Amino acid sequence: NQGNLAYSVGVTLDRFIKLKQSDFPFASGELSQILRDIALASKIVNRETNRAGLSNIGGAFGQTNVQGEEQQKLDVIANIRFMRALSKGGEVCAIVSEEEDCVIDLQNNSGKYVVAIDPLDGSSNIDVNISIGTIFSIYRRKTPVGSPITTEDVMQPGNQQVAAGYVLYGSSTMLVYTTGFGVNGFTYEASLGEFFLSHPSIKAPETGKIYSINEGLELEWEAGVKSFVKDCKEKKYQSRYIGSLVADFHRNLLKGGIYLYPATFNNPSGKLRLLYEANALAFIIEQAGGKASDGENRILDIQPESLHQRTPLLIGSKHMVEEAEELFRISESEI
Ligand code: P6P
Repeated sequence: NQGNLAYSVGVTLDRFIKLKQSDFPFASGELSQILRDIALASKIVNRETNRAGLSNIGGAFGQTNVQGEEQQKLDVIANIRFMRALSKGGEVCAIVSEEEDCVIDLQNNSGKYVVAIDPLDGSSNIDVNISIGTIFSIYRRKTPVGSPITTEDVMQPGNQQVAAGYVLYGSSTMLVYTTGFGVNGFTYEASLGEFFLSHPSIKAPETGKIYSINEGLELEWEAGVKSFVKDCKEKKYQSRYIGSLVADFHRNLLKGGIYLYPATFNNPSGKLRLLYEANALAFIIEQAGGKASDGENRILDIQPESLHQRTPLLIGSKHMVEEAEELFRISESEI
């Protein structure tokens, strides 16, 4: 089938997008254009990330973002690059970015799509050369093209995504995305400036032996989390926590495992953001046969109330997420 053909001839991302465009008779190339725009920006961010140490653009930029976190120069550069690429591509009318306090209205009266993006997640890892990532979601706008952007356009539940993906700037740079027809991974060949299909039809193992959680917060965990992590230790699972969401997610997607960033007493809604972190990864993991919840509810069904709202996140192999949810339920019932 097309997947095998693509794999056998070392197909580029561009060629794959064209091959798969028939999945979207109604999108007539607009969605493909957005994916190309994102891939282009990621190539530029990849180059700048790789040079960060050399051209001394690492380290703080002296400003803070809406999260109150010190903004790394690469954060700012990545945000500018993705905004510029999406704006020039002409298909997007509004952007929600981790780096922007409010919605960016591109004043594009023909743009049918909205993008939610974390341009460079895990940026505190840049200075110590740990993998970082870009996370993005693509929605169709709800209100008529050309009319003013409304919250109805930008605060859509994750189940409305038409595409989602991430770029992992790691030992190699990969782009992994879904348009609702499975998950495919592309590895960047910098000497050619191309992404090549390297992981066709990614499937998340139904279970695994890896759990990812920041154990430093153990004293703040609720009983259900404590009980699940204790269960993992009794089963001699491996603890793997990089502290960079995209890197932890990607390893668990390929090898099987679960990533948890639960609610804690200090952060009752967890730390991760719904619109531009959890939703995209939830779409991908479900397309790969896995699961994503806030411990109780399916991430993709959560109706956003604010742009930067946080959500607890359990994501990864289906059976592991279900085990965790079950232990959360039992602990809840024992209170
Ligand atoms: P903690 C990075 O800041 C991030 O948003 C994710 O990439 C990462 O998984 C998480 O926060 C790490 O948070 O509290 O464990 O340092």
